[in-house]
Amino acid sequence: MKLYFSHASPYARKVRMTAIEVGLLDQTTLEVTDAWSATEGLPDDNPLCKVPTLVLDDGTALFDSPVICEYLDHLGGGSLFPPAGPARWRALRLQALADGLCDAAVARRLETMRPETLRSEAWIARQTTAMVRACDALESWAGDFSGSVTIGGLAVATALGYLDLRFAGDNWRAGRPGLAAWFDEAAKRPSFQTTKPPAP
Ligand SMILES: N[C@@H](CCC(=O)N[C@@H](CS)C(=O)NCC(=O)O)C(=O)O
Repeated sequence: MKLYFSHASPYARKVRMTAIEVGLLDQTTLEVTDAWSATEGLPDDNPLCKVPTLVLDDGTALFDSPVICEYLDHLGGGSLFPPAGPARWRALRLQALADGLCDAAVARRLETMRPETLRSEAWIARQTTAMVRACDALESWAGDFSGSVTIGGLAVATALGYLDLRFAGDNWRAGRPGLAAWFDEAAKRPSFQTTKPPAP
C-alpha cells in the first residue's frame, strides 16, 4: 500500500496513527506529497488531489481519511471502529467533530494566507467561532471519550495537535481543563509521538 501524506496534515496524521495502532505501518509506503503543487501521482490517483490518499496493491485509491482509517482498522483487525450500536455512533460523531474542527482551522489558515486585499475577516471570524464551539463541545464531552481508544479519540488528538502547530496563540487549553488533561495522556501514545510534524 502507498500513502500520500504531508507531515502537517491532521487528517493524514490520523491515518498514520491508525496504521501504527493496528500494526500496519510496515506494510505502508509513505510518500510525502504537497497536495497544492502535485501535478502527477496524487491527482492521478485521487481526482480531488488531497492528502491523505491510500493506494491499495490492486491500484484502488481510497480517500478521505475516515474511509482510509476504517479500511486500515478492518485490515489490521483493530477495534478503533466499534460495531454498529451506540458506541459506534459516538466514535463516528466524535471523529466528525474533530475533523470538522480541522476543516475550520485549515480554512481559517488558508484565508489568513491570502493577500490582505482579498482576505475576508468575516470568513476568518466564522471559522474561528466554529473552532471555539468545537473545542467547547469537546471539553463537555471529554469525560465520555476518555475510556477506550477509538477513531474519535485519535481524531481529537490530531485536531488538537494541529491547533498547537498552527494556532498556538489561541490557547485552546484555557478554560478547558478536562480536555487538556485528556490530551496530555493521549499525547503520550507512541502513535502520536512518532507522527509529530516538524516544527514550522
Ligand atoms: N476530508 C478530507 C480532508 C483532506 C484535506 O483537506 N487535506 C488537505 C491537506 S490538510 C489537502 O490535501 N488540501 C488540498 C486541497 O484542498 O486542494 C479528509 O478527511 O481526508
